[in-house]
Amino acid sequence: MPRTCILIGAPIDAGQKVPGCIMGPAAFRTAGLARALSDLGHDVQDYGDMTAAPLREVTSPNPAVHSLPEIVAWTEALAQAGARAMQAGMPIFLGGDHSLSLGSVAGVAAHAAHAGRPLFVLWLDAHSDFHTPATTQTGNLHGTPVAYLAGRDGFDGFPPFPAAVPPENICLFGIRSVDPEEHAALLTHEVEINDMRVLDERGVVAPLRSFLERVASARGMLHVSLDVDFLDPTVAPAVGTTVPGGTTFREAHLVMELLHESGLVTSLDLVELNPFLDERGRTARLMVDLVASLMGRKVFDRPTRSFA
Ligand code: B3U
Ligand code: MN
Ligand code: MN
Repeated sequence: MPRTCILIGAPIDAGQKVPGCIMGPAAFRTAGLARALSDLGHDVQDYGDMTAAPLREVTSPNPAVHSLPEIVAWTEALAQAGARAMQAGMPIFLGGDHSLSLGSVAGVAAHAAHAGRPLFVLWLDAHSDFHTPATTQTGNLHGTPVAYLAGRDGFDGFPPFPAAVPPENICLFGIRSVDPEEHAALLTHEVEINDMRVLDERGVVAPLRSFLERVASARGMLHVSLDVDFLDPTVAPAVGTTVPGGTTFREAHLVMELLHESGLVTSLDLVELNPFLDERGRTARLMVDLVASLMGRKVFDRPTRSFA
């Protein structure tokens, strides 16, 4: 089914300390994202790159936290842009580091609440991103978006999250780096955790299908947040926080193909691409190819399983 894909560039890199993510939106465009989508029959509208809202003075009780006013300003702007884009089609947010999702998911959640539909979130990442600004040791706010969308406390200065996503509607997939504070908090929240231990044993198909079946039976909307470090660094080197032992090229495509077959995905983040660390554009191109699989590119077109 042809979709209206809305590209929203968010050159945000203050959520961590390695310079380069600011070039992410340009790299996705250079790698041919719009063309890949239009070749699949989708309508593509590129809204260009956003800027943050005006900076306000906000401070954190945690002295490690840096760039708080910038991230709050991006969150405000992205939440607005995201909610508006949801009315026009399927937003694809081009990061930028993962602090982008503080705003993108806030916008998507506001839209879902307005539409009276439950929101589910699939987090494809090496990290659980379940810190709050109060618990982060690095002070990097790209490690906090899952806590924000789950409605955890500790986000003083941020806009209140519009409609917290119930923890059981959140699925962390591919994680292999969890800090002690995140671990403790995850033990008291019913987030679905498919860490690499689970994926090694069960593969990607069964755990993903069971989550997608839950989304379908709840008639939910599904936001997918794809962090480059979900992939193994040998296939996707262009990321500031590489963690060995990630998903393979083929597993990642299979995840995308299953998502396509489900017909459930309503919004997407592409985050943490650092083109400065790439090797002749290979990570950017892989990310574009993964989006193509998510949006319907197939090796061979055979009848598909339905989740309706
Ligand atoms: N949990 C660590 C590391 C990290 C989180 N997200 C990324 N890295 N990309 C932190 O800084 O909070
Ligand atoms: Mn992340
Ligand atoms: Mn990560």
